[in-house]
Amino acid sequence: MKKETSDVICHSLKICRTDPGQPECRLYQPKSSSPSSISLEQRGLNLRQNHPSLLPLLSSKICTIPGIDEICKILEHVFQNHVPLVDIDGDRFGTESTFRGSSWRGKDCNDLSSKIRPGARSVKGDFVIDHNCNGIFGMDSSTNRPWEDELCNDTQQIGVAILGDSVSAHFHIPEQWLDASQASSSVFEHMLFIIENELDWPQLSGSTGYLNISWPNIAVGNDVCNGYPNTIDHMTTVEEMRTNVLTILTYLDTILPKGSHLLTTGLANGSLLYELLHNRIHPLGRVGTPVTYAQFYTYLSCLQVSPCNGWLTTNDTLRAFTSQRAVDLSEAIRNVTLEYSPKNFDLDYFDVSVADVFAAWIAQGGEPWQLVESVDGFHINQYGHALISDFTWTWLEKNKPHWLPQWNPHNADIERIFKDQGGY
Ligand SMILES: [Ca+2]
Ligand SMILES: [Ca+2]
Repeated sequence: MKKETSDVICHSLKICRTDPGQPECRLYQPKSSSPSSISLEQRGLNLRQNHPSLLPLLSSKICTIPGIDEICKILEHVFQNHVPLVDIDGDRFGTESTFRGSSWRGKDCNDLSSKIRPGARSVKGDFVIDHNCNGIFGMDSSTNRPWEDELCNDTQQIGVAILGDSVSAHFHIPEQWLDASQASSSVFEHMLFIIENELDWPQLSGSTGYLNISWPNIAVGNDVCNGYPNTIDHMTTVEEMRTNVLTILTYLDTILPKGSHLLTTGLANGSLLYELLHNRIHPLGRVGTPVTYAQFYTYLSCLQVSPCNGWLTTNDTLRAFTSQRAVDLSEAIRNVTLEYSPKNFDLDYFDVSVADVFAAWIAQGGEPWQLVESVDGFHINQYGHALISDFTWTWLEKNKPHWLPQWNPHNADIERIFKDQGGY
């Protein structure tokens, strides 16, 4: 089996396939100048027949096994409805981090009572029980007042919710998983956690991140990005975007608490991705045969699984078209936002300029390509998220200071008495 290429092994495991009428997709070009006349599909079949030990790996219909099928249904519910897997009291908050748990939203401090959850109102100053899960409860015996009243009541409390895609959720695959020169048992130490979070890292994202971690270090929009060969036909049109944004704003006006603030933003511009990366070597090609990002993008497009055929392509005209559509759609979001008259919230539009983010990174001594996820060559990475967060916060401080809650002057006391709450 060692003599076989990764493409043949992928076909033998039925992970890769060549559909009738479709071209054969190869990540690694054959070494000999005259490629084998036998198709990858056939070579995969031969490998399966010669190595029966591969067969158990093919029993991917695990969800048809009685007992397992129930687990599959539960997971499907989690991923479709974006609710925590473990939520005994049904208040939409859980105690576990993954499976849409506290990595994605506040952490429940009592999963047996739906009256106790992040964002709940404190009850009588939480003098006995912590109802709002901020870690603060009990009485200050020196004043005979609840700690919640003393430490929190004179500051504004707010919650933050993000409606977004994999960019907002911070999609990331550690490159150490694919680069043999960096692989070790430690880089897989948190693999289960990472997969249970669907390869997203919202706990470290630019908009909702709250955590500092020391794990292995670990720009764009679905409206113009898809993996279809006729990608333009599947992009959102300006008219669709206008209608959808108006529908969402109208809906939010019915559910957001009065006094909320809403910031809309445009599509991140991915026009620079190809320019920055196409000649660089992808982690899959760092050991053995080199694979450039241009080859990797072409391979994903061939398989029809590219996250963005419009930008991750060698076709200059298509990239330019995609960029223009992104600009037009951002303009539509901006216009609808500024035309809308909300009842329950105040509203504005803000775009983080990718060019400004790159400029800030270069000023710190970085190279622009270092801000892009190395495995998918598409999403913004951890450094990028930190910069975007910085830009957004700076803009809010300058333009919307009344949106930001007052800094709690009691933070040091809270930490001394109730310890660090872990950022929840
Ligand atoms: Ca609860
Ligand atoms: Ca409390």
